[in-house]
Amino acid sequence: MFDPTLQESDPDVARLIQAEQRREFDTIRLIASENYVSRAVLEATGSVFTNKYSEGYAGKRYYEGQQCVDPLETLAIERAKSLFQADHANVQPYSGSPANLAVYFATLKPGDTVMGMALPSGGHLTHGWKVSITGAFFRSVQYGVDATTGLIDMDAVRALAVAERPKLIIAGATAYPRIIDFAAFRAIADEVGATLLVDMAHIAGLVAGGAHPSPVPHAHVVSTTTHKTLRGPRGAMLLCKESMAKDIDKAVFPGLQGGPHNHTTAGIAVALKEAATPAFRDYAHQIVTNARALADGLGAEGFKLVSGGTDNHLILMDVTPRGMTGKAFAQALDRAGLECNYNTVPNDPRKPFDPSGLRLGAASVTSRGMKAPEMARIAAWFGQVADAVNDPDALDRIRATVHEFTSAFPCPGIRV
Ligand code: DSN
Repeated sequence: MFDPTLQESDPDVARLIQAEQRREFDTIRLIASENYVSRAVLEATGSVFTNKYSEGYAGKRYYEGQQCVDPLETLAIERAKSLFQADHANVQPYSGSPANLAVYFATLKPGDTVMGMALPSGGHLTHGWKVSITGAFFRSVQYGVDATTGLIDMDAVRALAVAERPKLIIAGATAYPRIIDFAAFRAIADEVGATLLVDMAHIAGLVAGGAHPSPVPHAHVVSTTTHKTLRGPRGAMLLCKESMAKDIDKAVFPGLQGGPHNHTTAGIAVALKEAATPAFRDYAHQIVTNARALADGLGAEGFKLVSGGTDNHLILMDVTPRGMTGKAFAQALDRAGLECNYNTVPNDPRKPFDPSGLRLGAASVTSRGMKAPEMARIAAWFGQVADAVNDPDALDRIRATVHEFTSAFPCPGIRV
């Protein structure tokens, strides 16, 4: 009675999974935090490890039956340490927000001062933004980007740190298209006696593949999700110096979480093995090449790129010069088969729910084997959609050509 297939047991959910597979295959996916995992990662994530509780760490668990979980978690840890050249790794955080919160728990008391990048400038909720627990339970001071260049002004960051003496400084972003000077952040942290956390969630795959400088030599702690450019399952990891290992582990469990999601750990282990291959190095470099090609094409279509371009996988652009808001454009693009998210741009005069910009990323299209000529084609579609924002028939015609185009590019993990 427990063995029917998903299709037999729950056709409603089976149908939605099939429809999502089709949607991901038919669409040009440009959300900067998303990707396609491999079939092997999907298989590991959908495994019987989801059945097992294992609160604690390898060799020190609160449940019996860890004959397979202990070596699995150890394998994931060793692969993470080797890939990122880290002293210590914890692979248990459920996702990026709990991973960051564990660092707060390990380094701060409620009310202590934390300094991170403001959300509207490209930071993350958990970098001390006011609506997040990190802004409510801690005293948060926030830096932004220069209004003209769109770049982090390290003199301004230093001045804020010296004035406010934060105990924790966070570098890293969710919508910043340029390389962050991790060494300069560390120098500032040392000057004011702060711990430096680098949240490398967006760029972890680029770092793994040598296409972006690593924060690991500079930061006391590095947090990352595993599902963005790193191309693993939805999860997270913390990497740190040996001196912080005990505090970080204690903060994750028992400080913040119960049992680790072992099926996710299995997927992370597989993704880390994939990320250590020469093919992944090529992939990481191709992401950056593609993002630059896409940025060039979009600039030529009249979109205003924040900071003038990109050094990583991500593009942030102001679309208001083309006479529309970010939300209206994102919705029109979605109808035309091009998926991205609307986003604030630095010093955005508009509200976050209908901002001036779009954020795009090149990781998913690169996972499908697309290269610079395809980026030029995608940029041209952006121009056509911008001309047809209020013309559903024209958007549907674009969608038909997009579908024909995507059918030539297989998706990792998806058989249609
Ligand atoms: N929500 C993620 C992103 O899209 O960047 C960050 O957590």
